[in-house]
Amino acid sequence: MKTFTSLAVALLAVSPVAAHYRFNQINKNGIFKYIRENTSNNSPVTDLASNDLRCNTGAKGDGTETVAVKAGSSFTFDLDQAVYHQGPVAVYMSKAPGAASAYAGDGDWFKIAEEGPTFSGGSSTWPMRASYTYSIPTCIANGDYLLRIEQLAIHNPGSLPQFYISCAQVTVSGGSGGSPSPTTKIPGHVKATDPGYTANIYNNFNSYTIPGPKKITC
Ligand SMILES: *[C@@H]1O[C@H](CO)[C@@H](O)[C@H](O)[C@H]1NC(C)=O
Ligand SMILES: [Cu+2]
Repeated sequence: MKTFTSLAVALLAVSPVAAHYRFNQINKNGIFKYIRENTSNNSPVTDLASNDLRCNTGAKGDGTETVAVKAGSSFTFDLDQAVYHQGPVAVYMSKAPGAASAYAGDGDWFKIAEEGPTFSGGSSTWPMRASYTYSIPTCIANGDYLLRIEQLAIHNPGSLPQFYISCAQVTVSGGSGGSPSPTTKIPGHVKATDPGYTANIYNNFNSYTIPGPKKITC
């Protein structure tokens, strides 16, 4: 039986870690203003079956504002500090049935951007930055969405990969409509057997497949 005390002790034992990077801002528009705030301090999500994989631990829509974005325009996610664990970055969107602030992210998600390593002369370089800029697709319907960025830290082969995630709440205008595909649910978009999840980046590492569905094309 797992007692409350043993859980509390386990939590205490893992709490004094170095501060981790967080995607805390979109378009330099205010820290956690349009981004749902985590309550996990420095801990990444590692459970592939957890709903926390959607927008991070404790992330809530109420209290988070929603920002207007135009289809085809660029947006930037900023972090409190540059990413320092190697791994891929992917950006997903999911349409809210109503207001983004009321949406749990339990509908369909599609991938709009991704960045993996580049290989050169037998070594790999990962996109580790303090800021990531991509574009809102043109071929989507207008309305409210969760705009989710994920950095999957795979720097420790053999231990669980770590998801660093944030969701912005956005209202898209100027979209041409359409049903982007392929779609996925989150959790469920990454499997424990995915080569991009199990990869050992230090051993014979010369190609890489970013986990999740293929990016939509438009
Ligand atoms: C979210 O994570 C950041 C970075 O670790 C931390 O500074 C902040 O306090 C967390 N937010 C909440 C509400 O706990
Ligand atoms: Cu770390």
